[in-house]
This record gives sequence, C-alpha cells and structure tokens, in this order.
Amino acid sequence: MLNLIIFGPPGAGKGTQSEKLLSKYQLQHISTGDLLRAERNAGTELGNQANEFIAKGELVPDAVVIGMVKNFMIAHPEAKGFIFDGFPRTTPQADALDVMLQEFQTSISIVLGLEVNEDELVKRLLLRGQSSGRADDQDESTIRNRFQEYQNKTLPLQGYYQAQGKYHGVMGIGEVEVIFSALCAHIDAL
Ligand code: B4P
Repeated sequence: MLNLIIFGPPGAGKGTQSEKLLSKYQLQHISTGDLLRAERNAGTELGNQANEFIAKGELVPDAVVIGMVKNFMIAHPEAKGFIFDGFPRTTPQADALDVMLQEFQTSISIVLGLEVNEDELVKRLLLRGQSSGRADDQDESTIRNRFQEYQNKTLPLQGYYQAQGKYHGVMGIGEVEVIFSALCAHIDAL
C-alpha cells in the first residue's frame, strides 16, 4: 500500500495537489477538512460542533477527527492506499494514525510537506474566500489564528516524521504542475 501524508500550513495547496495525486496513483483521498464541511452541510451534531471551532480558526478536537478518519478507512477496505490531506494535525492524531495503519497491517510510506510563506498564504486564502463562501477564509484574524494553531500544534509533526526519515519538503510556490512534478519525483523514488 502507498500511504502518503500531504502536509503544510493552511492554504499551502494540500487539497489542490491531493486531487492530482489521487488520480495518478489511484489512492483514496481522506481530507478531514472536506469531511468536516460535509458533516456541517448535512447539519449533523458532529458538523455543528466542529463548525464552532472551524469558524474561529481553531482545530477541531482530536477525538472527533480521529473517529471520522477511522470510519472512512473501515468503509474503504478495497483501497490501494490513502492520501491523508490535513490529517494528522496534532501529535495525538499522528499517534492514532500509526495505530490505525498497524491494524490495517500497513504504515505511512512518505510525508510530503508544501512549504509556503505566510504572506502568500494569506493572499491565497482571502482570494479563495471571495468565491468559496468559506467563512474561515474571509477574515484575516481567523486566518492568522489558523497559522497560530499550525505553528503550535501541527508544525512539531514535521520533526516527528523527519526523525523517521519520511519527511520531504517541496517548495509550494509556483505553478501547480511544477509543484506536482516535484511531489511525484519523491513518490517515484520510493
Ligand atoms: P482544510 O480544509 O484542511 O483546509 P486548508 O488547510 O485551508 O487548505 P489546503 O492546504 O488544502 O489548501 P488548498 O489546496 O485548498 O482545513 C479547514 C479547517 O478544518 C481547519 O482550519 C480546522 O479547523 C479543521 N480541520 C481540518 N482537519 C483537521 C484536523 N485533522 N484536526 C483538527 N481540525 C481540522 O489551497 C488554498 C488556495 O490556494 C486555493 O484557492 C487554491 O486554488 C490556491 N492554490 C493552491 N496551489 C496554488 C499555487 N501553486 N499557486 C497559487 N495558488 C494556489
């Protein structure tokens, strides 16, 4: 199985690149952001609870997100591998993912980190906010709070995967196709 994590700050292009990777490598896409938004749009209790955190630019509690990922994996026993997009975002999530993958008798193959500076990220997210209707992309202070959460809770995972020799950073600024080729080169070298 090929299991890859697409890692990076909010707006780095994780969703954009995941769409291309999953079609090239025939993987199942797990985007916790998309799953949470689908719950919210369906008006479930989980979705309403999660929305309170998302609207403030905070991370949704670990137990909620971990449960959602586990359910998704169980529902896709035929998968040749997974792209984890926006997950894990905390150390407890990374630990839980390792355990879930062990239960599937597999593990993380590679972690691809998209590296983009904060000014570029703010520009991208505000631009997306004009058309997406995503409230968390429309207010600069919410966006800054998402970066703060990223710095405090998510960035430490880079070291976690570097220590395992699985992390590869890629410059996330430039043409989408050029970035995609750089990501594929790391995967193809496995
Ligand atoms: P996510 O939905 O994961 O969103 P994201 O980090 O904002 O976006 P991504 O990096 O995928 O950017 P994209 O490709 O779309 O999270 C939203 C919220 O959900 C979080 O803040 C949190 O509250 C909650 N959540 C999700 N997962 C969680 C977890 N595991 N634990 C707890 N809470 C969780 O690209 C952004 C924009 O840039 C797009 O408009 C795109 O077109 C543009 N773009 C992409 N590549 C570009 C390029 N090369 N050049 C120029 N523009 C580019």
